[in-house]
Amino acid sequence: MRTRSQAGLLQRARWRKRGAFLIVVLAIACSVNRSPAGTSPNILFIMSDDHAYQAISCYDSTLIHTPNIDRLAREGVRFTNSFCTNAICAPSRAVLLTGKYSHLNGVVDNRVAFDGSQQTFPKLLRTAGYQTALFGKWHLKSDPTGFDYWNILPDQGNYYNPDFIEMGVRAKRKGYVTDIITDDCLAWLKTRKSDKPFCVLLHNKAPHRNWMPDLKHLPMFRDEAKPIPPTFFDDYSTRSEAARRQEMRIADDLFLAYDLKVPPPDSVSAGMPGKTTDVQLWHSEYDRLTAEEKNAWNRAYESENTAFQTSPPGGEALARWKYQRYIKDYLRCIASVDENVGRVLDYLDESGLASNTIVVYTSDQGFYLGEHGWFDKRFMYEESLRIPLIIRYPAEIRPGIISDMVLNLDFAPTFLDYAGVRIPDDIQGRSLRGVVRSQTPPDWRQSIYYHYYEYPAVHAVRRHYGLRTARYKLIHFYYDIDAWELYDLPADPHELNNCYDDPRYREAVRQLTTELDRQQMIVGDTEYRKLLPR
Ligand code: SGN
Ligand code: CA
Repeated sequence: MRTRSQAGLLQRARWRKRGAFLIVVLAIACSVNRSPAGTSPNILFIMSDDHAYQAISCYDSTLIHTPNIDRLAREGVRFTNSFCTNAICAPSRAVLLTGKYSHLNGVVDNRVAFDGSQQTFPKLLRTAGYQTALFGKWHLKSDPTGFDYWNILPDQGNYYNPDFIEMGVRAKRKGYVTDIITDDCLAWLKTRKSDKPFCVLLHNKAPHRNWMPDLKHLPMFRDEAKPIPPTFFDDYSTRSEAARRQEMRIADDLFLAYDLKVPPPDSVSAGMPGKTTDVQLWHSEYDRLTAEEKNAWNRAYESENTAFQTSPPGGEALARWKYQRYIKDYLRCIASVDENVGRVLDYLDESGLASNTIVVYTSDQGFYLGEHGWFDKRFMYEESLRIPLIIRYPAEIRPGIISDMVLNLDFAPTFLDYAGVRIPDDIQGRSLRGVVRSQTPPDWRQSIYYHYYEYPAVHAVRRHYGLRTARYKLIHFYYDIDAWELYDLPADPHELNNCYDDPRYREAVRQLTTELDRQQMIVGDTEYRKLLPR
């Protein structure tokens, strides 16, 4: 017979054994990072190119109705203070992949090739057992790495009958680019291995310049006039030379044929010696259309173009005319994006994947829709700094609106967090998992750091960096100028009044400059100082 103490010892030994077994099981679960399908969420990251929040109706319904993106927002969380760190395409994509600022991931501007040997979140997810795939715009020059499957547009891609590069093999496809990207993505989803979770990046080309809508959307908005933004006729007084000397004005810098779809008649353009750059550019897009597509295209624009060519407007009227043509084509491209978002959401519903799939909708940067008289992006002013951001994940996120300041730097750590993969220490963003559940960490960021580098270059936007807090924005333009701007955002939401030299803001300037300096030390962005004018 065992004594009580012997029985107790035996019992304790058993518990120890079980405890050790449990520890081993837990250790395996945590360290291997292998996430079986069914428990780990799928990730579907939809990013459009240059999609301004002003053109998504759940953000602002003045210009367009986007029922499918709105649906996503209704069923998920919508961020009202989401920003990018460098408002241009390739840099934004490199930030997404790495969770690191441009000066560390190497892609400071659109001219640099991404070093695909570096750590990215798709690679880490793949190691952890995810299937990874990429569709659409890539723009990083080097071949994608970390994806089981990729099917991308070369460079910027084309709207009509575009070429795609599927796993290294280039071929011309028939159809409209936004539809094809979604078709390919859905085809892959339907044939993927269902025993693994997936992470899919669906990157639209639209609504990037030169804004060529699908034929079926050409009649949209035909008989209406879109309102021009209140800052359309901005004279840039109080702003630095950087704002005054850019080349992104709707009135002056859009091309008549390529951007505004008013080419010279075929007979004229065919006879042009060497053709002008604008006409050449236009033909590089238009000539991709089939004969039937060209007919339908020409019919849609004919009467407006004839009226324009018969009695061309001038001065302010011309600027207004250009705005109408620009904004309508831009919005028509978004109509197609929204419809295709709807197709993807329908598929998730039909396949039973919706509840366990994190769906993100965002843009690589914001865009000017006539604010300050502009198109394009690049500046740290609100319209290009802000990105639309919606995240839906029914299994964990309750619908709502989030006002914490978040960055595109946060995508990589967020996805790793959801997948149960350890977030490497060198990632600079932070997981949004607490933020989206209204459990924002107490030490969440109170300011964001920004740095834009592509100058001299197209659109002539000067290099600049800056800091934005809930109230202020401080910007320093450098390289061949040395100009500071300060905006008091609640008092001046359109950023028309640079108060950097206003004595009433002296203390604010002092504090913000110190904080900006501190942020640069923290993120390790000090190399650029070699380029500062002496
Ligand atoms: C092209 C566009 C520019 C645009 C850049 C970068 N010109 O060069 O207007 O700013 O891309 O855009 S175009 O004549 O080729 O259309 S980005 O989104 O890829 O950064
Ligand atoms: Ca872009």
